[in-house]
Amino acid sequence: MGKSLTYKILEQHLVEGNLVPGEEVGIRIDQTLTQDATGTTAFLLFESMGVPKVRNELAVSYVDHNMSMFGPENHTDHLYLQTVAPKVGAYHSRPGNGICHQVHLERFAAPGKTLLGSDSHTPTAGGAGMLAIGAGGLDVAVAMGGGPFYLTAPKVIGVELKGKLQPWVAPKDIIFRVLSILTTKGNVGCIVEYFGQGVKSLAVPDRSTVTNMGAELGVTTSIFPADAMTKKYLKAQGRQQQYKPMAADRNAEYHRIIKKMHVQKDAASIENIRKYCVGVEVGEADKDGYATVSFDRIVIDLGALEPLVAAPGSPDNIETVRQNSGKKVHQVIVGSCTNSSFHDLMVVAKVLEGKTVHPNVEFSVAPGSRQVFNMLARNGALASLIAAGAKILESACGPCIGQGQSPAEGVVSVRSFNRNFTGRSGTLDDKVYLASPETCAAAAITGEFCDPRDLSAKGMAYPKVTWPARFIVDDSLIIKPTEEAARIEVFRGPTIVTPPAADVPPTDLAGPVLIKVGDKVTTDDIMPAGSFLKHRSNVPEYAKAVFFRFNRKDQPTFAQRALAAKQAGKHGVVVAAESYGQGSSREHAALCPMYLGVKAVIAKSMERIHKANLVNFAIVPLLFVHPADYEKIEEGDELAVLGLLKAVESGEANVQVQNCTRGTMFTCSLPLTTRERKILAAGGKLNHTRLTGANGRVAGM
Ligand code: MIC
Ligand code: SF4
Repeated sequence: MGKSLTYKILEQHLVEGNLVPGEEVGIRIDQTLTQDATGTTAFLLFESMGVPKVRNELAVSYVDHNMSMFGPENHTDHLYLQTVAPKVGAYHSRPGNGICHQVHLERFAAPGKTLLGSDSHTPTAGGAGMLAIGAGGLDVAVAMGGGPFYLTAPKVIGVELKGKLQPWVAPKDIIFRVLSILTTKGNVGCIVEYFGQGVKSLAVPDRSTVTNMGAELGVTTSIFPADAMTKKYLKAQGRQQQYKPMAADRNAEYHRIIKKMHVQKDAASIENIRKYCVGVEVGEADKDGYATVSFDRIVIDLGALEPLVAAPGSPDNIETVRQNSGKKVHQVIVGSCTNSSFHDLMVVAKVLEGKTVHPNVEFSVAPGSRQVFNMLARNGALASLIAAGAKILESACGPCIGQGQSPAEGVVSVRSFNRNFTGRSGTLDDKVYLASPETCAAAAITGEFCDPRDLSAKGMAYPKVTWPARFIVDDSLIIKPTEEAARIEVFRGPTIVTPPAADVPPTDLAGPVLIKVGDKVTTDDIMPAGSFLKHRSNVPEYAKAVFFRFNRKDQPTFAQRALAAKQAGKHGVVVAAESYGQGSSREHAALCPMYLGVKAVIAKSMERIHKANLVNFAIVPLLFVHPADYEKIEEGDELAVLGLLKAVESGEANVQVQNCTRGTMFTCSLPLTTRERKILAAGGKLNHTRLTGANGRVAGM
C-alpha cells in the first residue's frame, strides 16, 4: 500500500512512538506560530520554562486578534510581545501586518515542514503542503523550546477532488460540502488529505480556505499536495527556493473511516455519506439509536458543486444559497483568515465596481494581510470598494472574534468567516450565516440572499482575476531576531499577570457539579472573546467571564459559584455532553476554570485541543462509559471519586463516580495516554516540563 502525504511527513518528523493509527507519537516541530490572544500567555509560559532562546527552526509571533485597544491592555500586550519575541529569538509580525495565518502562508509556509500554532486555524498552511497543527499555547511554548509535539497517529481521511469549480462556485463551497458530510463531531484523531485531478485547478490560497475551515471538522489538520500551483504561489512571494514537490504515492490508500452516528440526529450527514463516499456501510442502530457508519473515502465532483452557506449556530448547518433566496440581509462582512486573499477580495471588488451597496446592508471588508491591502490599494480595487460604500476595516481578525461590527439582534449577517457559534459576533441573539466571498458580494449588492450564479443571468460575467507574477513583498513590519538580544528590555505592563500554577489533582475528588451543559459546547461558550478578550493576559480578571453565556439573571455567576465551592474546600466539576470544547485552541478555557477550582470535566466526548489543554492545566478529563448516565446528573449534585489521583497514576482505565446527592454510582473512563497521566500527576505540563526537562530532548541540547 502506497503512503499518504500525511504519513510521509509524519515519518520524517517522528521522534517517539510507532506510527500506528490510534497510538500516541511525538513529532519534531519545525516552525511555530503564536498570535497575541494566546501568545502572551505562551511567551510568559516559555519564559517561566527557563529556556533562554527558541530552539526550533522558526518561531513567529503575530499580533492580529486584540486590536480594539479600548484601555491600555491590548497595547501593553503588543509591546510585551514586540520585545520578548526578538529577545528569545522569534520573529514578530507587528499589528497592521495582517492575520497570522494569511501572513504565515505568504511569508513562511514551506512544503513538507511541520508547523505548530497556538490557534486552531493553523491548518491554513496545509494549503501549501505543510503539516500544520493547532494546539494550546503551552504546547507551542514547549515546541519553541525544541520539545516534541504529541498527537494520536491519525487515520487519514482521503478526499478525492474531481473536475473544476464552475464560475461563482468557490473553494468555500468545497469545505461546506465536506462539513455537510463529516459534520463538526466524531472526527477527533483524523487528518483530512486532499488529492485527485481536481486539486490541480485550485491555487494555494483556495486550498488554504479549505484547510483553514477543516478546523471546524475537529480533525487534527488538513493537507493538500505541493505541486505546480504551490511553486507558482511561492514564486509570486519571492520564495521559490522553498518549493519542494510533495504528494502521496500514486497507489496510496486512505484509511477506512468508522463513525458512531445517531440515525435520527445525524440523518442528514448519513445521507451525505451515502451520496459522496465510496465503500459505505451503515450498520443496525442500537437501542439508543446509534449505528456504525463506515466508508473508504470521500469523492467530490467540483463541477457539480453549487453555492452553499452555513446557517446560524454551527459551521456544519449546511444549506444551499438557493434555498435561502430572497431572505433579507442586513450586514455583510468579507475578511478573516478563511477568505481574505488577493483573489477573494478582487472578486468582491469587481462585483461591486460601479455599484453602491444595497441600502439594507452595512458592508465591511477586512483584508487578510497588509500585502493584500497594499495590492488592492495600488491596483485601484480598494477605490472601487470605497466608492461602493464599503467600510474598510483594518487588516486583522476584528469582527470574526467579536471585536466590533456586532449585528443587531435577530437580523441576518452574512460573513465570509469560518465560525458562526451563537453569540460569537458579540450579539447574543445573532443570525450569522457563513458564505463564500462570491455569495457575500451578491448579498451586498442585492440586499438579500442571491445565488451568485444568478448574477450571470443578470448580465454580470464572473470576474476574471489575474495574479501579478510577483506579489508586493514588504516585510518591514516583521521584526527579526537580533544578535543584540541582550540589550532588549522586555516591556512588562501591570495588566500582564503571570498565569497561576496548576496543582496535582486531588487524592479523592469531592465537590459539586458547577454546571451541566449540552452538546457541542465550544471554547467560545466556556471562555468568551469579544469585549472580554483584552483580559487574556490577566487570568484572575478573565476568569470572571467563564461560561458567561450560561449565567442567569439575578443568580450567582459560574465564577462566583466556583470560587464559593473552592473557598469551602470543594473541587468543582463540569458535566457536558458530546464534543465538549469544540472550536478555538484557547487554553484559557482550561486555565481559567482551573483558577476557579475546577478539577474534573465529565463529558460524553471531548475535542482534541481542549482535552490536551485540560491535561496541561491538571484538570482531569473523564468520559461517561454509558452516555445515558449523563441524564442522571443535575447541576448542584455533589460528586465523589475515591482514589482519583491513584487511578490517574496507576493507569486505571476507569473510575467509579458516586453521585452523593442522588445516591447513585456510574463509571467513567480516563481517556489518557501514559504521558498524559504523568503530566496530570506532576500537576500540569509546566511542572512536568520543569521536572523532566522534556523541552530539550529534540533539539539535543
Ligand atoms: C478563534 O478563531 O476562535 C481564535 C480567536 O482565533 C482562537 C484563538 C483564540 O481564542 O485566541 C482559535 O481559533 O484558536
Ligand atoms: Fe482570527 Fe477569526 Fe481566523 Fe480566529 S478564525 S484567527 S479570530 S480571523
